[in-house]
Amino acid sequence: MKHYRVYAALIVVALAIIGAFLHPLALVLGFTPFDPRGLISFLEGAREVIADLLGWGVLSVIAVMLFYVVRGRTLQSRAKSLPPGNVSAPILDQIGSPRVAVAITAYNDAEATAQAVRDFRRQPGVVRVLVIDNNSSDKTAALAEAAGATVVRETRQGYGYACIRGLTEALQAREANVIVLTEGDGTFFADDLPKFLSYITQVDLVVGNRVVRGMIDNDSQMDYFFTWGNMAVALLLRLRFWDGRHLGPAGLSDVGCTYRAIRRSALERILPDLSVGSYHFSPHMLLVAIDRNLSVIEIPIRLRRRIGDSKGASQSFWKGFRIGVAMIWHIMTFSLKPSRLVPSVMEPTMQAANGHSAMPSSADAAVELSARRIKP
Ligand SMILES: Nc1nc2c(ncn2[C@@H]2O[C@H](COP(=O)(O)OP(=O)(O)O)[C@@H](O)[C@H]2O)c(=O)[nH]1
Ligand SMILES: [Mg+2]
Repeated sequence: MKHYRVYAALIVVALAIIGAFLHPLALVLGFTPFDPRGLISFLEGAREVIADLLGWGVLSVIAVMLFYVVRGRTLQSRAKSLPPGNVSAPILDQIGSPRVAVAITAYNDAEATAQAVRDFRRQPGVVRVLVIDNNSSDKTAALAEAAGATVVRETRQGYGYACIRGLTEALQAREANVIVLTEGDGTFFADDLPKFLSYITQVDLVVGNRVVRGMIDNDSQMDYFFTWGNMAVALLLRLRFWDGRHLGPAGLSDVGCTYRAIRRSALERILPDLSVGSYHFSPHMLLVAIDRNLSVIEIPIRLRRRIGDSKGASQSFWKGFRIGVAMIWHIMTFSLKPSRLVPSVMEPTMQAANGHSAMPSSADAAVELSARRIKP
């Protein structure tokens, strides 16, 4: 049932576009040689119905918003008469000082990947740098190894497969309590890492945001198409997981950013559910994380021009468009298979390997709760 908001939003957009085209269409029909009066009056009638629907829709949204504002204020003034309570911020297991394993996806990006390895190895807290070589035919693997990375070859071709392999391999670095995923294409800044780490002590997953004005180089891949596209798809994702007050549980405005940091305990929980091997892996991981009640935030990061040619969404307009449609379709149809949840939560070896305090985190509790809820 969670899907209905996404469908409703898409229907509203479709109606607005159709409605906007009806009037110019009627004007064009006026120039045709046959008598278009019947058709024109039908089109005008349809336009009026659509305009009425959208108008009443906007009024209804304003009425609902007013209701929530008034209700919130009323509850607040009632709460003031009670003794002060606890702040309801998420209680997470203590992470102490972050020890980071960085997983870098790489596909025929020899120089850029080697540079990324050197940059990340210099960052404080980084204990391991892995490069996931996705069948590169150039010197990606050799240069990455020479730069000090542990190179892993993922034979299943695809950005998502490379990401999943990177996350899986990074978990093998037992000393790491934070896993960072990024690309070896020269777009991201290794020295943005401390920003991620300052938040990972407070939340489960920190995702980079590449649509913040002033942070993104003009010649980066985030042109108008990708900026608007990411913001629009992020809005759908927020509608999918609506919480009213914050327009979705995570204030997301970018869905395609690979650069992200996740706590070991959180990754262990969601890894068995990550299944998308192609380019819509980024929103897929967000969907899984939010569905599993992980706390997710987005932070502004910098982005610069890519080194070498894009092999992904930025390769061409149509490739970007196709990936965008795949992301929207995935957000509309996503539902987590409950069967995958139980092993990921109950797996004793993973729990033992976790290395955290015996105190369960709020996310642990939430997952255990939902595990109980869906118990077969
Ligand atoms: N295109 C593509 N990228 C892959 C693949 N496997 C791993 N990658 C990596 O995934 C990341 C995204 O690709 P990229 O060319 O940067 O796409 P862009 O960010 O849209 O320009 C890069 O780090 C690639 O090296 C694959 O099969 N295809
Ligand atoms: Mg890239």
